Amino acid sequence: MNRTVPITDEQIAAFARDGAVVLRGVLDTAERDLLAAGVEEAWHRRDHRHSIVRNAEGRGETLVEQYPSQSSPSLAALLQGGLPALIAARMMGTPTAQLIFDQVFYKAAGPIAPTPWHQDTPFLRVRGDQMARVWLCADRSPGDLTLQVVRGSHRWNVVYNTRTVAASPVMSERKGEFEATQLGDAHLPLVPDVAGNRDSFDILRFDVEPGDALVFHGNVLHGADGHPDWPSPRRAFATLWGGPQLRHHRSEGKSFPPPGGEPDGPIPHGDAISLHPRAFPQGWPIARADGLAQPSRRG
Ligand SMILES: O=C(O)CCC(=O)C(=O)O
Repeated sequence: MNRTVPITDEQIAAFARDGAVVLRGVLDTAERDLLAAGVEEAWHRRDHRHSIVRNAEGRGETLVEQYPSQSSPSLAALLQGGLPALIAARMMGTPTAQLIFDQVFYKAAGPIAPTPWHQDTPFLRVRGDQMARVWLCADRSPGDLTLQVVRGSHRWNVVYNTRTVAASPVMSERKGEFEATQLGDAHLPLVPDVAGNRDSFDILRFDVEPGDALVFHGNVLHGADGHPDWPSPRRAFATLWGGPQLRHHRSEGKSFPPPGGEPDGPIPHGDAISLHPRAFPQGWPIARADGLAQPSRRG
């Protein structure tokens, strides 16, 4: 039987207006268990696309794993159960949700590195409005450690650079296969210094518990604060989903490829992703999941 999820009209309106909303307690016990097992599988496996990030002093350890659902059986099962894609489809108001990108952000206990302010879109090969990121945290996370967003910034009608005017608050020890090349489009405007000018921005913060889902738009500016010594890990799995009218975008520089690769040849710039279900596998409705996230498959 297909999964259902209680989402109110007010929550959908908040997502459209603010660019982010928290859905409380939407994961069931089995889904919470898959999430917790999956972030540990990613932590121990460390695929060829992972990065390690530390704070500005070189302390702490954050694993950023790209496409972890392709190697973690638990995260694959979580996606195949349909909940993240269902949430995204409801938020976008679309009949389908196709997978664009998934990542684990595993911040080990101890010094916690901040997440620099950014949009997700410029790193990716898609453009448009029909996007929803579903960020699931396996741990209790207070508002400063959770992602924060600049309220409404998804409606500024700008795609920023992958780079920022701010000095980096982190060190990347390893950048996987995306190292040493400009990601995305170099001509785009630099991300403003949100962390250095917090009073100039309307920032939303969220306390979350395991079982909650933070849903935000791919164009919304977001980041997270660090902590000098947090007693437990802060482990999150985030998936980005697109609706049928989201468009394929060919970047000037490197960008994260579609999760299914391009098995039918290069995808034309501007094509709707609904034309390419093998590149962007459908997660909702689950009846037509064209090989969604089989562990060990590579994009
Ligand atoms: O979990 C984090 O701190 C970063 C997550 C993020 O930037 C994202 O999900 O797009």
